[in-house]
Amino acid sequence: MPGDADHFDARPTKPRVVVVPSSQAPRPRDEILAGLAAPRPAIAPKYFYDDLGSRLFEAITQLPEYYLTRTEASILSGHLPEIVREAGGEGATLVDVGAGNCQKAARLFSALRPARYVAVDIAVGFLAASLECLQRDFPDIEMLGVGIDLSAGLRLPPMDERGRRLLFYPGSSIGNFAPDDAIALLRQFREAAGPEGALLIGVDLIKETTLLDAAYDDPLGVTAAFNLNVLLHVNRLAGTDFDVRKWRHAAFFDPVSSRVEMHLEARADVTVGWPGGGRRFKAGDRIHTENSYKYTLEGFGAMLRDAGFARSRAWCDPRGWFAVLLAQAR
Ligand code: AVI
Repeated sequence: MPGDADHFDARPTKPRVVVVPSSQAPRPRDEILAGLAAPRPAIAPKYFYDDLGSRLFEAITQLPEYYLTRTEASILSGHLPEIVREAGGEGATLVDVGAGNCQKAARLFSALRPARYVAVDIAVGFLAASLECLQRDFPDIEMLGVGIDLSAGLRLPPMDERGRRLLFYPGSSIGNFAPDDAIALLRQFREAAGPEGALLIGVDLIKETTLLDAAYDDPLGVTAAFNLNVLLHVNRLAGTDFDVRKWRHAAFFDPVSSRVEMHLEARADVTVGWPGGGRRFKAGDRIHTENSYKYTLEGFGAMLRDAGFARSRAWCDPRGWFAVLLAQAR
């Protein structure tokens, strides 16, 4: 039937997903084993995000204790027309850094009406599946997926210009970088945004320790599962023989460094082996898996200025727990 053929032709194609290889990013196996052998053993938080880890993170965002995602969403939805106006209106290229399931950006689509959506994430398989679903809901927006290890820098593939650029970095993911690295990354965002562009970023603010501790150590144990799952991912990537049952989740806010730290703590003496080596851990020894820095509004504003942003505006929730900032490159 002609009608059916028309319908078939109009069906959106799968969004293109490209992987940007980085010459600066160390090979996962080398990076992981160096981290495990270090005097203060550590695993980089980017290794949380295999398929299961990405899903566990989605579950975290639904926890009553994890206020970040919900609070940010309420700020964005409460001020959307104003934010879009400040960001230069409709028709931009929206570059979503650390896109995950792409849902946060999708909530901006109706007001922002981007000409193009570029979703960037390290978990390429999860990103591709998320983009494919989104493209079905928004067939008129051109979509591109970019697989990138952000810890080695933001390098976008060459694209013809489509409106000015709005970089979107929600969820306080900037908090997972140490302040100096965060400023370096913000500088890269400014460069990627171009002179006419802007950055829309979510930042978690300093608050009562009990609230922060609960957000990263929930009674259901979802964050514990998210943290422990990194060991399964590392076993696959680096050939280690971690037994998840021998480790426990530990998370706490350190007011001196203004960060929530996550660790995996050995429940008893344990030896972890890998091809060509291994390490003995005593009961109570820890592997550092993540930092999540918390800022004051003034402190984060100063970081944006250090990164070269000309001016910024901030919106907060009524409790002052979270901030969304729009920073103009020029
Ligand atoms: C992705 N990132 C902003 C989360 C955070 O809050 O630092 C990761 C996370 N770790 C434990 N819970 C959530």
